[in-house]
Amino acid sequence: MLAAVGGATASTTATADTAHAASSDFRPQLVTVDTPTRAAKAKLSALGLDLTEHAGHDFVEVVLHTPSDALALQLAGFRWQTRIPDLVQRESDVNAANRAYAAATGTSPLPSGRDSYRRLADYTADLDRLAGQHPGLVRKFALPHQSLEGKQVHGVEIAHDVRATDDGRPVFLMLGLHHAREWPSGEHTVEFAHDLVKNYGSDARITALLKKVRVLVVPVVNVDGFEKSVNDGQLIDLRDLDDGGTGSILATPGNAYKRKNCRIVDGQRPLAGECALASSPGGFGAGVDLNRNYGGLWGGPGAAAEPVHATYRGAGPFSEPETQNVRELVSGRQVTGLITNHTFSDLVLRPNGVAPDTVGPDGQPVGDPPDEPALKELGDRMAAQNGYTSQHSWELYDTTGTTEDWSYNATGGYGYTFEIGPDEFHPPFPEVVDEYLGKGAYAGKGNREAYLLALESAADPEQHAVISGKAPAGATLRLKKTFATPTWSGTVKDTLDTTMEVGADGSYTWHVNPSTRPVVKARQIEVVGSEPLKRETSTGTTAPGQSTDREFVVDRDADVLEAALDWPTPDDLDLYVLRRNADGSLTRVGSSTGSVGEKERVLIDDPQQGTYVLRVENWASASPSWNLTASLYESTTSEVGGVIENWTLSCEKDGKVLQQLPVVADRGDRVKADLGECGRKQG
Ligand code: 0X9
Ligand code: ZN
Repeated sequence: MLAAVGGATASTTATADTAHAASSDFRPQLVTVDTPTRAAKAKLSALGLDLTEHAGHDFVEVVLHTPSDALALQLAGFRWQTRIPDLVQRESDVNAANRAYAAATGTSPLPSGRDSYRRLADYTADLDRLAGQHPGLVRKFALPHQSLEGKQVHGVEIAHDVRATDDGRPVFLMLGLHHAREWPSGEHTVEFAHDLVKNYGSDARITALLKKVRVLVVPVVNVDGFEKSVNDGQLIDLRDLDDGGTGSILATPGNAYKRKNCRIVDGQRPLAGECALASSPGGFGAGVDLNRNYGGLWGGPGAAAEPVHATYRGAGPFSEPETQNVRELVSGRQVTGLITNHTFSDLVLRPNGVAPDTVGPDGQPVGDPPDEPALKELGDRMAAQNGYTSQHSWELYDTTGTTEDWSYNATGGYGYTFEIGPDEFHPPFPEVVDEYLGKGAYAGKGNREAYLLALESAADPEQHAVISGKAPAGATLRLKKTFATPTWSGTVKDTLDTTMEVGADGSYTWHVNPSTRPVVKARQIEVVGSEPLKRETSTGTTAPGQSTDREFVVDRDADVLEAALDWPTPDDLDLYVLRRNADGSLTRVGSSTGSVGEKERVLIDDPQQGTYVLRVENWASASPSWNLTASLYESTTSEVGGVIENWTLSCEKDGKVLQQLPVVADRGDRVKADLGECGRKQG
């Protein structure tokens, strides 16, 4: 697809010189920055540039919007290659490709048949049409908060007999366009709605699924931002085409690469027209990064505290109407599965957003989610449908305050981020088609099949809990829970409050999330003994770009090998641990490449006996002397957390609470809760 329109794959190696960086014909561009270590990644993210999620073990892709972005990279000593040398030209080429595709295509193979990107009004029209034409199957709803520019955000609920109030079915939620420029994320979300509606009644699998589970679809979470991005993005070709483009107009993609919402000043709504004009120092635009504004560990690593940054977390957890919308939607329904779509990188990401050894706000390692095996299993199965990579979110880079790091940890409902497509925020439209339906080895699968697997999981009672019993016909049942969700520096109060109605037969079955939140569930952590079984220390000095090796022999049974590196200056040294094999070769068994100034420590569990090489590498520019300590320890495993939480189940008639019960339900449990007293009181 890329080759057809050219440009995107051109790769010039440009270790930029000042003249280049500062030149007046600078074009916004996508570059691949060399980041051989985690320290380099940390250093890069501290520059506050517009990092994309397209990153590997030794590179991160970055959008350079202005000459000063390029200068910042250069002054920090980074090397980079240019991948898309001129994003404005690329935008124009993509638009040309899209026009050609639309002209040549009557009806695309997508469920809706669309052959071009939707604008905001097209999404609204689609939701209206789906609901209008299928009233028994589709219900349109407005989210509770208007956007900062006063727009309503809409979604549809899709289910067999969608208006039934007594069925207690589990809920699956799909979200698109948190990030304005990620157009395919809205397309796939709304196409999935079309797909379900189109195939309900004719496709046995989809029909059966829609009897078991309700589907909520919100294709455009960030309505203000998306409107700006798509309008400006599609304008570029017009300026280009009519030859009316001047150098200065064409030199800016306007808001085509806007990422965030329209919050220009914390706590204030933008003035009319202000958001469109406020394009920040970088073309990623002003605003709050909605995918850093959720409550879960809000304000922690991987989220910026300053508004100028691409990942600005906002003034406080849930400070933005767009995240409040999703919060209230998730808090008011039993959402057992969630996918939030983004672009790009061909990834299926699962919680958590920070690595398990990250010490969290409670002073303990954050650990893996208690549901890691199940989360991984489903993530891997979904990734196998589209050829994406299934991984923890933190393997991409640290994030806090993201959608599913909040929703999963607060509700227990499984949540995933999809990063759609290999290499662009909004590629030529045929790629949207291919990613949805699958192509090549994945033809007939793609994200469509991955989404269906997620839907099946959300419907599967083994993956959530079921509460059932007798209750008076027509009574309202309520499941409620109030708790403090940990942010990085405090807590935010969350209330989950969901209802259903008891059917005419006087019994109910309610598919719900587990009563205990993942974030407070018991987790195992290893506690290392205080006295080492063996310890050796050494010192050395390593010049920039050089490394120094020391040997350490593990000559006894031990639970942990610890290698710790310390030095007096604020420079950056990295530490690697390698094991010497029988043939003399070395295998890397551990590394520590923390941020600049951070001391390095490697822990290796159950180290095999033999000789180890401890390698000190100097990544930064000074030449410090260092202290290296290698120790062997015994350890014990201990449990932290381990709180058990309950739902409060109430039975209400005419707004009066007639009976209340605590209900504890773990994942996979089926719990009986009879509400007989409710009936007697009522009589
Ligand atoms: O950084 C992000 O918000 C996402 N990438 S994007 O380029 N689309 O902006 C990735 C977030 C993944 N992390 C978690 N969900 N924890
Ligand atoms: Zn995104």
